[in-house]
Amino acid sequence: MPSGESFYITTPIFYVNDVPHIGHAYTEVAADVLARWHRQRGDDTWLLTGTDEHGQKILRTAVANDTTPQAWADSLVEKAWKPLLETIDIRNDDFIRTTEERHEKAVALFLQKLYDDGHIYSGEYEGYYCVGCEEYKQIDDLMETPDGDYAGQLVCKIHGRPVEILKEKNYFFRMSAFEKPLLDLYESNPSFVQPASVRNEIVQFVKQGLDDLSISRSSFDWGVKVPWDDTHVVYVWFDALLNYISAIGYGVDDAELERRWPAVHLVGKDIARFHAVIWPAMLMAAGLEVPRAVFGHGWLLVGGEKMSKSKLTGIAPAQITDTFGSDAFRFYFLSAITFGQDGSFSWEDLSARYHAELANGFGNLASRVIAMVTKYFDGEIPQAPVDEAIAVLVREVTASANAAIDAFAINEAIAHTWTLVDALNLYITEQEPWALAKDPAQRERLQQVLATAVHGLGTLAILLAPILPRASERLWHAIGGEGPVDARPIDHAFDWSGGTHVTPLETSLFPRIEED
Ligand code: ME8
Repeated sequence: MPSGESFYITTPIFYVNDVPHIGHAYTEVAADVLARWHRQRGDDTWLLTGTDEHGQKILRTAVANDTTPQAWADSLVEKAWKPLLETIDIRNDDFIRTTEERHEKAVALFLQKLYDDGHIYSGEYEGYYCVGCEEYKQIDDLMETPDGDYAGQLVCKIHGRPVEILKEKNYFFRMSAFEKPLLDLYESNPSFVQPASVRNEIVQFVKQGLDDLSISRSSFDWGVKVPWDDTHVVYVWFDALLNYISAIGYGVDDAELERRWPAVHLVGKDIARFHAVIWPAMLMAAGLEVPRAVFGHGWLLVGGEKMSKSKLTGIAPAQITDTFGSDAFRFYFLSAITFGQDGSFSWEDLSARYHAELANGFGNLASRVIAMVTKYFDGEIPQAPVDEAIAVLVREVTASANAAIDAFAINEAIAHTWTLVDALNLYITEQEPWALAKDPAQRERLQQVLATAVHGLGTLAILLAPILPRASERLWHAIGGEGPVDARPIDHAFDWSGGTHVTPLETSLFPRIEED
């Protein structure tokens, strides 16, 4: 099965100033589905996630909580960020923290190389700084608030909090030198930034001209020290972006770097600019390959606004998984929202889709088919030719779902798969196996109908394994599948030769949930 093709995918590394909400979990599940899908294709897959622990935001949070930034980060990583991965079933291959020695060493090495090669110089900067974004802002990024706590002040459009005026002598990266190479990159590789809306915004931004980037700070010391001047620490974004190569051996393991790099970066569109402008410029300066792609997904909105902890609209992922389960969490956010666009979350919508699609659609199909094989054939799966219409459909759905994944259209991959769920439900309704069972002359037809239905379920278990890992595994074993379902090649999901016996499901895959 292994094709051996490398597929390295990353999530942003998240700030540890607070606990995760469903926006962070959304990026994690999307990256995990893509990684699981590629693993199931036999690609040499690597999923990296982690935490961003330096900078003013973390420092101030720690001070406000009467602790040190290191102690604060240690406790949040262990109490909140790593447990998040369990809550939503993320199968990451590594977890990087920017306070780890492997990372700090790589940052120093990278910076020194850029300095030695003349890409860094010393200068002075004055500008508006948003600590929430950890970024100097242009006037267009700000707005004046007429009322509320910050009436009359300039606030950041993303965080709604006042910006600060900073004036510092620090080191600059000659980013302006990469304006033309970056525009050439976007032109020659249109899929470098996706989706098109984010790409257009990035191209417009770079066309307006790039300034050099201030990459050090001397007014506080929570960061990686600049190797040639220990009165400065590295700017938190310059430090953070390097996680994508520090985690795969930059400077210490050339073979590993060669094996994994370049990556696909999955990020929210709020930070697409850092990944599609600053990061490739840094890599070009260091003589490294640019990322394979940067995909900026949309925002989860609550009440029409980007969900965020600072605005107190954050919802903890466990609030959802405690009631609906982790599979439903994964399914809901990836199927209900067009990947790449914004989407609104509501409990009503979650519950409605859970019941319509998972409980009544998929779960009920599985229970019905397995119960009928148990009842009419004593659990032995009939060995009969699969009905032509379903045989054709399972091939089509396998191909279209795989193609959708290659285009980052995760919601479409699920929609294609659901045409098979719906078709199988309709097939059972139309073929009426319970009626066939009453007529001994129809025994052969009954065998064929149930063989066809089980074949469809086998395809579904394989195709849904990246999205619904728990339910797929249960279904797979219930229909006699051998070994773990995710060991079955997903691009040949239609090609299941079948088990011999079913084992009834003790509880349905997606039980109905009483309204509360
Ligand atoms: O920006 N909807 O970290 P961060 C969808 N440390 N996704 C959301 C979201 C929402 N409402 N809110 C957050 C940082 N996200 C930096 C990254 S990478 C080298 C450094 C997700 O903790 C989305 O992926 O602020 C967004 O890009 C990310 O969380 C921001 O996380």
